[in-house]
Amino acid sequence: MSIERETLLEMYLRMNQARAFEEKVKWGFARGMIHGTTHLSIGQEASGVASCMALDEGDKASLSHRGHSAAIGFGVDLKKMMAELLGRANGYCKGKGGSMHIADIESGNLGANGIVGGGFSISVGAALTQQYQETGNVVLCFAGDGATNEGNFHESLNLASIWKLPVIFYIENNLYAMSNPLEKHMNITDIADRAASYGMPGVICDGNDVFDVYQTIQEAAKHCREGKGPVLVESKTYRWDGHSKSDAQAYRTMEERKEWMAKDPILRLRNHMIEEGIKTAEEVDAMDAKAKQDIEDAFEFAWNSPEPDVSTLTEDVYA
Ligand SMILES: Cc1ncc(C[n+]2csc(CCOP(=O)(O)OP(=O)(O)O)c2C)c(N)n1
Repeated sequence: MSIERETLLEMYLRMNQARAFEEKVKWGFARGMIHGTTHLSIGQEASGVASCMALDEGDKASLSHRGHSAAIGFGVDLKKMMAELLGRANGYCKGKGGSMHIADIESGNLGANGIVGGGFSISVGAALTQQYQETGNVVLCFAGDGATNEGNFHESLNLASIWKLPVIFYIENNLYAMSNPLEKHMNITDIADRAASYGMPGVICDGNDVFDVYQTIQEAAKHCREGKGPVLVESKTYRWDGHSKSDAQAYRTMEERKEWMAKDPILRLRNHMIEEGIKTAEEVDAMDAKAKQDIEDAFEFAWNSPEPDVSTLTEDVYA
């Protein structure tokens, strides 16, 4: 599989922006500049960025609680996203949602979601709209391995399958649901096997390899666009950090973490670009520096942005 040069370069930039974004978020949390909680996807950048970049104009995506890389892959405005995390009025949800509510319906970003598995039924509804309106667009539905044990997962796959809806159920299997390793919460190794129960294709991709992720999603989208119904894609990947910002990670070993860090998706793409002569090492360094600067600019913009006015406290929120 080859990816068009410009797309590949943009992908590399966005993966670096995603990494720098989350490093900055960690930094901001440690200093009490960011409140609430956050779930970092450091190590999962290829899975989030390349999958979204494989979509076409007009396609939709619903993101999970660990959605920063996917949002950046989908092409969010970095400043508005950082402003949302810092609780500022010019953030995506006017500063009232934070990390788990980066949504921009007009662009097709149906939103990150703090409800584990909540995106399944939202995606099925959005896919039904695409089918009914004959838009030719597909919906990419992000969720984690743990989320596939929820009733909503099974009902959504069943309905999407019998109605042949254009939805890709994209499961980022990072081996853990909070502190719970996969082998303790399901008796199968491959989540893709679950697709058979609903009569849809179940495909596995290497979530740390942009080429495999990109190709798998493009093929799944083609299947959907041909009216053949949904596809379940399992992306095998790993998060380097804890589940959320407070996690001692007593449930896994340093060896395991190191093993996965050696499969760094950004480093893999960097090495590929240099080996293939797409860019020189110096040029790639300059791209890395640009990504970091983009995030510094986003943070500065957010930090200097106003907080929502107290009079708007009950606007745009539901209870
Ligand atoms: C309905 C619901 N149940 C429980 C939680 C608490 N919770 C937040 S993240 C999480 C684990 C999710 O694991 P997984 O789906 O594998 O995604 P990952 O965090 O590994 O990306 C849980 C149980 C929640 N937010 N929503």
